[in-house]
Amino acid sequence: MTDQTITSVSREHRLIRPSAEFKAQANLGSDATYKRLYAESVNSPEEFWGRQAKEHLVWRKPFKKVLRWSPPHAEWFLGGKLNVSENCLDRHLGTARENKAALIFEGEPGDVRTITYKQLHFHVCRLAHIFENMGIGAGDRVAIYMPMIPEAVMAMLACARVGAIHTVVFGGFSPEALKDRINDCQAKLVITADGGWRRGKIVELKANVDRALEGAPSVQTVMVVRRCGNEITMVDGRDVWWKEAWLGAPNTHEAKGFDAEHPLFILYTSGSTGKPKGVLHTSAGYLLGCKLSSQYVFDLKENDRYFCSADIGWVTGHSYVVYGLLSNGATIFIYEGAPNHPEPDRFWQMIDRHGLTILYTAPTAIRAFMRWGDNYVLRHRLDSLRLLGSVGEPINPEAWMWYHRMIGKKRCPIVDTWWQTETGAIMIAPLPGLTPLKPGSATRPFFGVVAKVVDERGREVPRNTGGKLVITKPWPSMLRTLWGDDERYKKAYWSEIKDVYFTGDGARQDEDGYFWIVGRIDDVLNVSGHRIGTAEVESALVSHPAVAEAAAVGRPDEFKGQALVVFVCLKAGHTATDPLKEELRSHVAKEIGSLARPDVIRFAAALPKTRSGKIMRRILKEIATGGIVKGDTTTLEDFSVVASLQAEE
Ligand code: 6R9
Repeated sequence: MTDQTITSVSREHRLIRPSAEFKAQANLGSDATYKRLYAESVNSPEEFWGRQAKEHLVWRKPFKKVLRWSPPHAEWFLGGKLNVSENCLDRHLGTARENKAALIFEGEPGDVRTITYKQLHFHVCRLAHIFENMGIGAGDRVAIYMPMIPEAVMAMLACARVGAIHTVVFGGFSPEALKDRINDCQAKLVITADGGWRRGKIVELKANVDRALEGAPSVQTVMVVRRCGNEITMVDGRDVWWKEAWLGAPNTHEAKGFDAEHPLFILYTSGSTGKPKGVLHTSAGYLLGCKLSSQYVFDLKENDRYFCSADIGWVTGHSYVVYGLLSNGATIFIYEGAPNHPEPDRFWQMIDRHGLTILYTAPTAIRAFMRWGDNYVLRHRLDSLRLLGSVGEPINPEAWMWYHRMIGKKRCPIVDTWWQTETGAIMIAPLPGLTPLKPGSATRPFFGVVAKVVDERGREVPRNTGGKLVITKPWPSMLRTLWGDDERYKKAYWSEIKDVYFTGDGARQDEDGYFWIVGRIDDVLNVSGHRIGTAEVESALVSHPAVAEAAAVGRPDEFKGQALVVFVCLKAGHTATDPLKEELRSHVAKEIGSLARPDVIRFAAALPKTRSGKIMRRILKEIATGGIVKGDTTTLEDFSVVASLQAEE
């Protein structure tokens, strides 16, 4: 993407000031407090973070040093020991929170469960014993492939309790994708369910695990939760029912303290090249980032009932369903199924039914709600809501205003939160009640975040000029490396500009210093808020016998943010037909998961390439968007390729 395209995003000038009422109760008091704390956090990061870490986390052994930064590797809170699950559970026991709901669950069929902190602790302790009896301990990898049910949260916390590293794989991923992730981290244990409910149908999770494990020899045990009661095969000596393992396990568990830098989880995410990257997060810094940002960005109050619609398979589910909220002693609401089942008003129904106070969702969902029509919203009161959040992709000002008016009834501030799997926690976001809001802007950096918009050479660009979004100082919840591939970690994030973290996003800063994120400027697409690497889609396509070569690009889409368009060259002997198009779409869905199913497949006689043989995606993007190919085409090897692709349009 060129600077020109980055700056051409629409200018939005509306300013929405916090209401006096919200302001009066805001956790941080006033904007002056934000400014003072922010200045301290970036000018004296060690004092600031040292103080926060002591205040917000429960330590088994105090840390000796706040930060060791040897770019691009950071270590935080050296010498300190803590247990993450203890920080999310045990710390609330023996307090007024003990019998407070930690989690309210609603299944798609309508079943509801409420689990208090005391009960959640009990479940996690039992599970921790079960893990230990299986020989799962510190540093072992555990794959979690589950629906959004309470057991998924328990599984994550039990891993943390025994020091095992979890890798949650979103239930929408294919057996193939699951296998690759298990193999990459050599997981010993898989936790799954017979199935999960989605739009009235069962997603066959256990059957997918069985298929994945045909090619994943590291797995010794599979633990299965009974959720849907569908028929499954249990493999003797390998598979155990969660409920049976449960029997006899003690319900208290003495948690050990682990080093502040002990790995907590690996989460695979798409990059611009090659296979998914195993982003590694560690314990204390990550937890502190999640806890502090949850408390301030969501302005958490003791009586809040917080609903984040993200699946735990994504980072938002890790940081802002589980770790950030439970460490604050909040009540989380989780929902298993689709937002439009049985009707498109499911969310609004649940908000009224459970008296939910905070909703954190994605622009793609908001745009779907808009499309489904206001009538579905107007049937419900929604008067329990006091704060709304947005994450995953840029929110267009129209969607922002609709969310503000229809859902928030102009009463609820909206926090548009920019961050990534790699950043672990929210990096740019307003503080509700303090920050005047501009629809479409994630506004200002959170504590400790030094964000800049720079040009190709790393020089800060003037205000209102587009450029690359970078972070110039380390922060506690940053990723530590990529699992098993430190070279790729250095290359992917820290080499674009030496010793500076490159986000992959384009942005501009306006005259007030507010950030406007434009979206990915690398070869990563954002389709309905899901990160998809063009390289992954291309390699899925070329694994099909009819495909010689493929190129995937994004095209702006009113609902999905970006739509996935692929150009395919067939091998000799294969004919371009509509059934083949359909077959290729399904093939990609089978290889990666249906989230990566291409929206459009176009057959091409050849792809536009540079003289050195690189596919010119910029040109394909222009063709996919239906525009005329502009800009420099002098590096093209053969212009007739472009001419024939355009003629087909
Ligand atoms: C948390 C999460 C990260 C990418 C990121 C950016 C986009 C996320 C955004 C946003 C504009 C926001 N993104 N939040 N863009 N405004 N508020 O989504 O992590 O799945 O790793 O995606 O999502 O492009 O680089 P992840």
